[in-house]
Amino acid sequence: MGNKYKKDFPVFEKKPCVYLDSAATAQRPAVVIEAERNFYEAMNANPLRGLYELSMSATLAYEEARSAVRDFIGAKEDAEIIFTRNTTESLNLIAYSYALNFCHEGDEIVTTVMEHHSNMLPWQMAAKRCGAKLVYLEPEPDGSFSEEELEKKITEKCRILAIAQVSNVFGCVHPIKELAKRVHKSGGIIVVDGAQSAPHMKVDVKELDVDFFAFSGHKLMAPFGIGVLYGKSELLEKMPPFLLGGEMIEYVRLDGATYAELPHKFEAGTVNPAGAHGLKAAIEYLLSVGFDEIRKTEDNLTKIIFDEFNKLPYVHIYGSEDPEKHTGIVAFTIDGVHPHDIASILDADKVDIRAGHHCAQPLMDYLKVGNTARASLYLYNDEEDVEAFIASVKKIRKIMGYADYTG
Ligand code: C6P
Repeated sequence: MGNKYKKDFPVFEKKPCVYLDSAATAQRPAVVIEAERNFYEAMNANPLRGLYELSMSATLAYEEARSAVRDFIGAKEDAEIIFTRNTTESLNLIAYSYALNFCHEGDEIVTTVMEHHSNMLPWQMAAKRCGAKLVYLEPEPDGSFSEEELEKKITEKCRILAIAQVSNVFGCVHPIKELAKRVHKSGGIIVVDGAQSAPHMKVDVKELDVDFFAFSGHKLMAPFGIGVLYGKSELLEKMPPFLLGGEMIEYVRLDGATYAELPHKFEAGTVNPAGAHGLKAAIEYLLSVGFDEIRKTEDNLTKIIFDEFNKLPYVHIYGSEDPEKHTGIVAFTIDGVHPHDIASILDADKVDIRAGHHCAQPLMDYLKVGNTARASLYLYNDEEDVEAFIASVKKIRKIMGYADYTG
């Protein structure tokens, strides 16, 4: 059965492939490509500066995109939405601007061994520089954290809990609302890496009561180079700027400067209005499909993969045994075959997956695997895609010279 959204994505016509690497970056629908093109054709000027019509349309497009993001994640006001380049920059902004100024010796910064490097290295740096202790939560095999582990590691010393809502390896969803409650009780804050959640599930930052939430446009079908940092305004207000330069100032003298109000205090230099305009189009497209439909597609296809992989004794899936707890992400290994060989063999069949450490080396160490293969789904995938993927996986052991071929 085909997928009715696939035709919205020009890449599948121009470069036919089975694309199963959406956790790395999503494909873009024509409406997003058109929106970015339209920006350059009809609105292109440096925004927030010019007093002429073209610049004002660029400013308008940029600020309208901010409002669209505000609504998309349920923020209180536009001032709480900072445009960045990506999740990585958003998380670094918090580490440099919040942690280095509000964490001290005796405090603890808590994160997990399963974080993407982008949600680990900034905290390693911050802890080292401010003298706080870095504490790592260790997951159960399904990616969840036991009550005992949470109780032991999130104490009254915890100033920051930094955690992904969805793991880019296990695909498991962490209970962010409960974790926020837990950390707030002791006066800490929660920083949520939403890179893998915002494209796949409804996020309401007010409802979750998170202090910061970061995500990348490119994983939810927007152009590369546009990302988002949501922060509660009372926190953003008291933080110093992360980058200094043009357009983030109020007044500059030779001996110092005062800074612009939120959100511009955190958006130094020329911003990315074309990317923001494309992000707005991506959000509109995504919402026109709807999260229920996205989850249904991903869960159905993940189940097909699980059912088939469970019949192959040499294939091992990481994370929960329940396909509905994977957010469309299936990390796996095949006995005796390096994940890079898996990816290369699949590539010969035009099946695109990722293989490697997935920028989560400490998790690979924790699992005692150097690398894994990973298939990740999105709203444009269909049964034909997963059937081609499974057929290709079934050939691998034979190609690698093993006798126990069961395909
Ligand atoms: N993960 C993957 O294939 P950037 O690169 O800044 O847009 O996103 C970083 C990032 C942060 N957190 C999580 C949970 C992520 O999955 C990613 C990006 C991609 O898994 C590329 S390494």
